[in-house]
Amino acid sequence: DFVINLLKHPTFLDDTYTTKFIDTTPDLFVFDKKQDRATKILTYLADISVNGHPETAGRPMPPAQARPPVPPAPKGEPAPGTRQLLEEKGAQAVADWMAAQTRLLITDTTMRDGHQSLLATRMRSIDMIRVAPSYAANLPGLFSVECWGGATFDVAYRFLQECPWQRLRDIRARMPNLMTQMLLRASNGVGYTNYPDNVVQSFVHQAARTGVDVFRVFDSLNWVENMRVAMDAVIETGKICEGTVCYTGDMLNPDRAKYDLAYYLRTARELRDAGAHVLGVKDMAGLLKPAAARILIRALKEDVGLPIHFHTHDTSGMGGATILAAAEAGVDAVDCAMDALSGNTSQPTLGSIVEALSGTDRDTGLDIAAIRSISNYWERVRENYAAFESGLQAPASEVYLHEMPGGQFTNLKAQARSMGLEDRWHEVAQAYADVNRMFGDIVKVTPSSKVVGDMALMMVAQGLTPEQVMDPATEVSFPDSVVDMMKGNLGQPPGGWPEAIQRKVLKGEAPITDRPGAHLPPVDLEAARQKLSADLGVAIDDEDLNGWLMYPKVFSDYMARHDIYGPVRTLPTRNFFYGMEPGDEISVEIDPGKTLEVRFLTIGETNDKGEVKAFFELNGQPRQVRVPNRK
Ligand code: BTN
Ligand code: 3PY
Ligand code: ZN
Repeated sequence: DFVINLLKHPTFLDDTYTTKFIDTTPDLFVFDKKQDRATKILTYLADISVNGHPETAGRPMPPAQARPPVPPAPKGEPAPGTRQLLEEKGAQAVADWMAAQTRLLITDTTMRDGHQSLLATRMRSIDMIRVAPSYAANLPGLFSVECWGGATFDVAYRFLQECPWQRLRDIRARMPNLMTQMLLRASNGVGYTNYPDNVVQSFVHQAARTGVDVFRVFDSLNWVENMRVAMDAVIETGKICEGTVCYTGDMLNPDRAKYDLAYYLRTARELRDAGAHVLGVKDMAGLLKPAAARILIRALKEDVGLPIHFHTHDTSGMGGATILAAAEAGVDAVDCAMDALSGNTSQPTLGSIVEALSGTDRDTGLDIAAIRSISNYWERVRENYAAFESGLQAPASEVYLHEMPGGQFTNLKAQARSMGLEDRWHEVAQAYADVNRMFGDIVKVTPSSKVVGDMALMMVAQGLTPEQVMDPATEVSFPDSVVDMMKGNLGQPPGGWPEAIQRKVLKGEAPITDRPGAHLPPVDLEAARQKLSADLGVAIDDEDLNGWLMYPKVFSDYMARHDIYGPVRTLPTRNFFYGMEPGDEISVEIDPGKTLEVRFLTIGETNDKGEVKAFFELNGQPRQVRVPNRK
């Protein structure tokens, strides 16, 4: 803030700046809130053009011939879709309709799990919002569009410098006939830890108000007891509660009997009894094999009586086969990603599933030409995220060994790289499997998957074997996340935690065995709002408050950067990550109907304070901003 203020001061602009000037000019230290948004945007563009974006440094660049993505033209007015059914008849009517009709219903996950699993969650709102009208007009028969929750919430604030709530509001407005869908980690909200009950409730109510129609609620240990607060809150909003069981292990393998058919039937009945409108089956790692899917889906359909929505990942290359098997067994809805963002750790390929079922009794009824043209848009979008590609070249059966969720795989690989362990990746995969066994064979999905990953990386980095970790005589310093989980703070796995490892991790401290939320006092929401508002010096609305409750520091840091850089969410993705080249011209719509025409002219010399001037034309008028040269 200081530098920005300094740069704007008339004395500084005159180049008569001295050190004494700082001492005698206290107003420098009060950030000028009136600095206009255009100047903030130019400051950001100048900074990135001079210094590069920290997240893309040293990473692959978009191809030189990359062209701006152009969304396909919407064909006419959007036909009524699932959203109208929900609005007019309610959540139960949607569930009844799902079960009664014969098409295989499809959820498009491109805007959430697709990029979470392929591009480290880095897709920006503008790339989603621009194509939303094409979805509404050209694919009105989709069941839903998953576009919110999971890791997208904190990544938006943390790395993309944009507000996740605004993303949801904007998508919702442009897709009035399609249901939006989010992934909610039950008591862990969209975070990595258990929140107080009233924080979870407040978050769900806000998400429903801002625009979520379908809530997929899961627990990272499949502990239904710890899902009720979130499920009850969803049901209260009138939106759809998809109570979800996570699939792990290998259902037909007698050596993994802990997660057998009876286990899934038991858990699904608990979810039904807890009020789920729809049963979600979440195969986050892509472990459900076609033969098991046939048995599992048929049994769940007969036994539980809820419509079933199946989610998988294509990490093994077998995801499409599993979806077809599930379709044969009567699954009601499945998740796919648009072709250009499908396959590998993402969802199976939407267009190919539609083609495979066309002319069968599960024909999806979706327009394959519309799918192709939307996928062509995503293909162009993806080029701009080259820096976040994982480099994964092929499907791999190794997923049946490590069982990492698709959304974690690329993340953990990046973490391993940053620790200098990338060329020991297959050891990390083995350690991940070993840790799972030591922890008693658990469901691995955010946040439990992160705990297993932390432990696996630690073992590989320190050269620890499972025998050493288990040996009471060997001193092991466990990651904080492991200690927290063994204390019971993420809840209880089926059968509880294995005693020996739990005792060693906790060093005699007693764990809890009831709901973690039962130990957390409610947060005084209005007091929190007032304190935050006073700290930041701005009004805090309900969306901001709920963002802060999930991620206090991430949210506050976002707000501080917003003060400096302004609405950078409105920049084209290419320029957000790479700035501009002299001669480039872009249009930036900072408000509906208010567009900045920005032309980048040149960069000046760096002065003796290490700062450079960047010269622009803004709506035809010359403008310059000065930014630190950190190169
Ligand atoms: C982050 O990665 O910390 C959030 C993105 C915004 C950071 C801006 S980009 C321009 C300037 N240079 C930096 O190194 N950080 C800020
Ligand atoms: C998330 O919680 O972000 C997930 O994608 C879990 O699969
Ligand atoms: Zn997933």
